[in-house]
Amino acid sequence: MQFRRFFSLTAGSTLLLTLLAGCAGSASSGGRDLSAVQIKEYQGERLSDLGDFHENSIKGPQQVDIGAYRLKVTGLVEKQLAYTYAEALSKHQSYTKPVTLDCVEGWSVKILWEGLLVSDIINPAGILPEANTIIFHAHDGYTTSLPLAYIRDKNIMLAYKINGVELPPERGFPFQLVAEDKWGYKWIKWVTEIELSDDPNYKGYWERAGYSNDADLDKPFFDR
Ligand SMILES: Nc1nc2c(c(=O)[nH]1)N[C@H]1C(S)=C(S)[C@@H](COP(=O)(O)O)O[C@H]1N2
Ligand SMILES: [Mo]
Repeated sequence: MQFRRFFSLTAGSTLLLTLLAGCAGSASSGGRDLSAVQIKEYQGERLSDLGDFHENSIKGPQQVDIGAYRLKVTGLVEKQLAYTYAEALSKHQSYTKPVTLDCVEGWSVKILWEGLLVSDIINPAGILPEANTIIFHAHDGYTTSLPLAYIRDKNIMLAYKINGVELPPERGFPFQLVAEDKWGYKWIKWVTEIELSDDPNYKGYWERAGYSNDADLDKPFFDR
């Protein structure tokens, strides 16, 4: 397993913690954790700051009403699932991993992500054998897709914390996909639905505009 269990991480490693400016105070129930401190360094390596992201989402930051929110698993499954935010977090093991997000615009951020495995979230739905693709849907209407084998083989995470802090609204609260080794447009934010599909050629928002559907970081991001 290439992941560190969340519990062994928090128990065993020395993390350099810095107060996130403007975020001191007590946590409010059910809302953002205002007492959160941002992790600045992980296993001797410096992490990027939450402020180092560039916000360029298609419709700007989304405000998701977490009371009404459901994380749905749909498509080629035996039975559809709909998790509340609390259920999604309590029913699945958490993992942490430092991964760099690279945007095609030329900036990148190295972040310590904490999240759930997409496989753990979808498996209880009973995935039908013809499924080979996952189409992710988001609150702002954005979509993107990835091969089911990639999601499983690489232990791809759905993150709910970055650098130890609950995902802020502009970073994708409640969940952002950590699409390791893929260009930033695969890192879908504000994820609402995980759809199992048999269409490997499905094209999401930026893919329809001509960006590569593979989106492998070691290849050009334009198909033509
Ligand atoms: N729902 C949604 N997710 C999205 C986008 C978007 O517009 N909507 N933009 C993508 C792009 S192009 C990038 S580079 C990353 C950037 O993450 P950030 O906005 O947190 O910096 O989010 C990706 N996820
Ligand atoms: Mo991007």
